[in-house]
Amino acid sequence: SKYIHVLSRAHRSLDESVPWFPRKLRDLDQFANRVLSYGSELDADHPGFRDVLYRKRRKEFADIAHRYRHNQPIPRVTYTEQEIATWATVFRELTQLYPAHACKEFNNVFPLLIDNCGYNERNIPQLEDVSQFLQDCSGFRLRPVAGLLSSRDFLAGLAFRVFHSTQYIRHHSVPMYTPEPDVCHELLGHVPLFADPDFAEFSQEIGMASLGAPDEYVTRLATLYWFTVEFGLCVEKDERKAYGAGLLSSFGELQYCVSDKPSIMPFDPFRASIQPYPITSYQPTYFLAESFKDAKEKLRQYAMTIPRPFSVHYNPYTQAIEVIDGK
Ligand code: NLE
Ligand code: FE2
Repeated sequence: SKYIHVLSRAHRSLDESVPWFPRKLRDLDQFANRVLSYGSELDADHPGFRDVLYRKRRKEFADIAHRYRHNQPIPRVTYTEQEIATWATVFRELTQLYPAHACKEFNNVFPLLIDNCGYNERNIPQLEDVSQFLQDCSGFRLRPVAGLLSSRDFLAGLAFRVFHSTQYIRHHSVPMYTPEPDVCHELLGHVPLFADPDFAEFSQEIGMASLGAPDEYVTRLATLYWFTVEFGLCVEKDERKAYGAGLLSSFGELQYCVSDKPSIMPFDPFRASIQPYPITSYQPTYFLAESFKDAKEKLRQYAMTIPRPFSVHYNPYTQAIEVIDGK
């Protein structure tokens, strides 16, 4: 059934049930069967919609992810020349912008990815190698995903320090910006920061706050995720730097976000969690954090306002969420 009782028998109220959530790392296997869209099913306005080869390729990637189970190595992929050429364009353009516009945590990790994970213009790194590297740095790991997950499922992965990652690449006609995640977005945008301990903790806390939370709060946490992990800016010596993955993987938006065009607000989770946003164009508004530590503190205060009759704790030894009655 959709609901499980996580409260002890002693708990007073009978009708207090909460939405299902994974309790063990291997419970994430259950997400594989409920992606909202699958591989080759592209919308009519997708740049790859009319490209039969591209759709066939997307189906291959979706099948890999669909078959994937916990603890298996992520299957290696041989990318085509055309795919590598797309990666090369994105990689070349972005690496020129990072020194000036990416946050320092990002720039600290990037050389390690070049040395350890095969990041370079001529090679699309393998998810398995990157996942092993992240596990060494912060305990984060990657899991291939066949399509879009619900916000609830996607955020639940973060509670276990699991990041659901695509493995296909954007269509070769749109290297500068794509609305949907692809391997450029995951590897160049997300991965470097998941290696940073403070950022990893921040991400896990968003995930833990979402477990068993009411639907409207999951929506707000997904919005918070959007304005931080995806499109967050932070201050460094009075300068605006990008730490959001959607900025760090789009050479169009990375230049735009540090220009005077967008409007900038100080990061406040109560405000950011209700801010509407477009998903297929550059963001009109960004939130500026003082640091990951500060953002984490503010997020904790926000999380405490989420109505939930229990709290959760992640036990890394058993890779399980422990549910504690009461706040
Ligand atoms: N717009 C980003 C890019 O072009 O890499 C992807 C954002 C995914 C949420
Ligand atoms: Fe993303």
